Amino acid sequence: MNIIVAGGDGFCGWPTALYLSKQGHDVSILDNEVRRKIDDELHSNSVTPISSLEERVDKWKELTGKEIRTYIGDLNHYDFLREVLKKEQPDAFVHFAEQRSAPYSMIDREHAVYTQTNNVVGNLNVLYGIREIVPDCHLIKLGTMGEYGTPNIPIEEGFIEIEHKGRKDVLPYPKQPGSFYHLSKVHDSHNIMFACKIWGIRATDLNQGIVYGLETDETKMDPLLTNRLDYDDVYGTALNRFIIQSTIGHDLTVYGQGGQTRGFLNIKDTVRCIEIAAENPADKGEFRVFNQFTEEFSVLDLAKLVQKVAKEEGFGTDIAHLENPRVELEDHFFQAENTKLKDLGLEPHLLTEDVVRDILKAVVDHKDRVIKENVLPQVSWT
Ligand code: NAD
Ligand code: USQ
Repeated sequence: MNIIVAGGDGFCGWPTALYLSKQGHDVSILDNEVRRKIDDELHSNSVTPISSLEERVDKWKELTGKEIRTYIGDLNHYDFLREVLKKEQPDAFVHFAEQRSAPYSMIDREHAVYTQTNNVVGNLNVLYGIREIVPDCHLIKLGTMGEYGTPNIPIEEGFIEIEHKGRKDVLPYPKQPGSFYHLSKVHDSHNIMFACKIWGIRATDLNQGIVYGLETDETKMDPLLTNRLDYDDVYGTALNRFIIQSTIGHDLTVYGQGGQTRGFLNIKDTVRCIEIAAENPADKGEFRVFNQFTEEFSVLDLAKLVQKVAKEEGFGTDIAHLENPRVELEDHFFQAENTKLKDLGLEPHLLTEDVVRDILKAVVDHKDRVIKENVLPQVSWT
């Protein structure tokens, strides 16, 4: 298949582009490299040193003989997007290319507006581009489990059957997102569902949980292929952040009680989920939702797991309960369905102590790159 990976220079997109290329797909990357510029804005960095996109794809070609074409540009520039779609005529468009940090979206008005404009308008352009240039192309869109929030009932995969005043219907599952970023994903989902209905577009919305890890078999092939790994308070996510904190002797930064429970998955499963979605496309006009995570953990349980493994590796670390900078429940019910991807063949890489140990060993050589001022939370929701 011809597959465009938009956001293919990012944490999830880069290993996905390599994996799809290795599987024999004809892959191109579209990215405006804004994530690298945001590192400069935040005076931050990836804990792993990352090479330029050009160096990355050149090395991949040298090692495998496979070409990944690159298009540097912004989804918000519709003329650019049209040209890429015309040239590539993709069978699938994998859309990772959004501003994905909840804290970044909560910094101030400008960052909230940027996040929602970048994400919602970019996605709308993708929908129009598919309609205009490649109406049969399958949109594989990264959504987030956080679209659902933490309701006091089990979370279904996109839709729920409701009986009301003696009548029944299957309706979109209620959304209660917890940041302007997570809200942008809800707006995207609505726009995609509507476009599928009116134009007959085929789309899969992947409500992904929090991704941990950094390496896949492909990114490990050469240091120039190394994936980025965020640890700062704005882009670093739970688990990856805790592991990196443990290597520099920092207390593990649990916000509040740490009862916040979320869906998680290994980056190795992210790349496989995209392959599964691509190889089993949605029907014409179908808006499909898969919950893309493999296990549920509370933040405190993850901190305890990291503390144990880190201690065994010679890194003693404490767990701190910091005042929570976010507005969210710290003690709540959480139980979400995740059967659809498994039914299509996903075999999860589950989180074990050895998996934590492997991630720790992969980052420990780079721990001197951590900018310590960027570890504690600085963005408040209120
Ligand atoms: P990332 O920030 O590392 O990568 C996103 C990439 O998209 C970057 O390379 C950036 O330069 C590019 N980009 C952003 N806006 C663009 C635009 N307008 N035009 C072109 N390129 C643009 O993020 P990630 O962690 O790889 O996440 C990828 C996607 O997966 C996001 O949509 C995110 O919401 C979703 N997701 C991520 C996680 C996670 O834990 N990382 C979990 C659930 C969902
Ligand atoms: N948390 C801590 N300590 C930390 C960091 C986070 O206790 O040092 C807590 C947060 O308060 C929150 C939970 O851990 O309750 C998750 O926070 P996170 O920063 O790991 O993840 P989140 O902000 O939800 O966002 C990340 C990605 C986003 C993706 C989302 C999936 O950045 O792109 O959409 O995970 S989900 O959470 O399922 O919506």
